[in-house]
Amino acid sequence: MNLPPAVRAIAGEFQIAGDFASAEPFGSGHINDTYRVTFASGSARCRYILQRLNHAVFQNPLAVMENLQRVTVHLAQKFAGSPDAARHALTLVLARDGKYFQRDAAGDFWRVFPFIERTRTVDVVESPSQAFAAAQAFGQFQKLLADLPAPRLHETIPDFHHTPKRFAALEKVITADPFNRAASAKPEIEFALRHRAICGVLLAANLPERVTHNDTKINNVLLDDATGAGVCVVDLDTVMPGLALYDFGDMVRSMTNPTAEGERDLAKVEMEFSVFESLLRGYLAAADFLTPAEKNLLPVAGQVITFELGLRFLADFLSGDTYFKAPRAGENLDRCRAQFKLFESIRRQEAAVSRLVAAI
Ligand code: ADP
Ligand code: GN1
Ligand code: MG
Repeated sequence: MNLPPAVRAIAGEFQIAGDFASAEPFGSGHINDTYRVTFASGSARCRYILQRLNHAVFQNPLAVMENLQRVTVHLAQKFAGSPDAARHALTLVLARDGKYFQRDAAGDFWRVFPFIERTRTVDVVESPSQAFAAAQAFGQFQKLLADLPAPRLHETIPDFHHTPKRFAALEKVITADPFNRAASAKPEIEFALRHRAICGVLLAANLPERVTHNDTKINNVLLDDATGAGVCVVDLDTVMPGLALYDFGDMVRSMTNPTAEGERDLAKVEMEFSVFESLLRGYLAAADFLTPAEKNLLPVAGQVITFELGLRFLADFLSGDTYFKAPRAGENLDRCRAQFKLFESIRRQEAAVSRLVAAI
């Protein structure tokens, strides 16, 4: 197993009982470095998630950790007393010096959570009922955070879902073309330019600011092994002020597509209507606070966020693949193509989606 030497040393700096037994890379996130570590006390084994925060992406790690601490404590209070309460919210394990994180010699930030056992994540939805469960968990997450006490959370990545600014960033890198890749992405660049008008649709509607997750892809919710229920929402680094529809839109993007995010056979990339219907019902079962203006835009939220991700993958491809982990050459361009294909599919089904939303 090829682990950076820092992993074992840094794990030892947290308040974990027993002796370090093993560690392995874990999950398929695109941003942080995540390890599952096992500690042993006699014959007992305890597992944890140890994560190095990507501080190229999160340039203010202290703000991220402060948000994380406030959000996890608030959620824990909400679940207190319910069966299995400890499995429903992430908990930060303190470092030996009492902080919520530890820094290594390179200056990187690390944090530890108890591993939530008897759960799994999937990268591609396996059934409509799974989409219902995941969407309900994200809807409940928004609802439970609606009364998070002041102050306003830090914006850990400013303008994270400001789609027009994402578009402007893409235009800038098209012009600079630092890796001479624009020629190889000509159809995708043209597609982006042609559909620019979708960027401002959510922002123009003057929707209420809420505490939102902002990264509601399917593998950011842990599903119960036995029941399939959504047990715990994870990946809380982007929890900050946002629009409810950013979360709903990213669910549509990541759950209704039956293929991997970077699928190269575009014929397979389509929004599955039955999955959309289940996720809509699951989300609305929990998110009972939406205003009429928010409900009206449910049919376009998925279009905006899917287009936005297409812009982001394309910009990263043109920038030399510095943001998203992209193990395969050209993977960000493949991801962009799949997002744009999915965007078209969602758009094509807008009338049917609108009828469904109106009927619920
Ligand atoms: P990234 O920001 O890189 O996406 P995540 O915080 O989403 O990192 O973590 C990566 C993966 O690790 C998640 O998709 C999930 O499968 C798993 N994971 C994260 N936290 C826990 C936890 N406390 N218990 C069990 N699995 C977890
Ligand atoms: C990243 O961290 P992860 O893999 O859950 C990204 C999201 C994208 C997603 C696309 C902080 O999410 O915004 O939607 O990849 N997170 C950040 O797969 O940029
Ligand atoms: Mg993640």
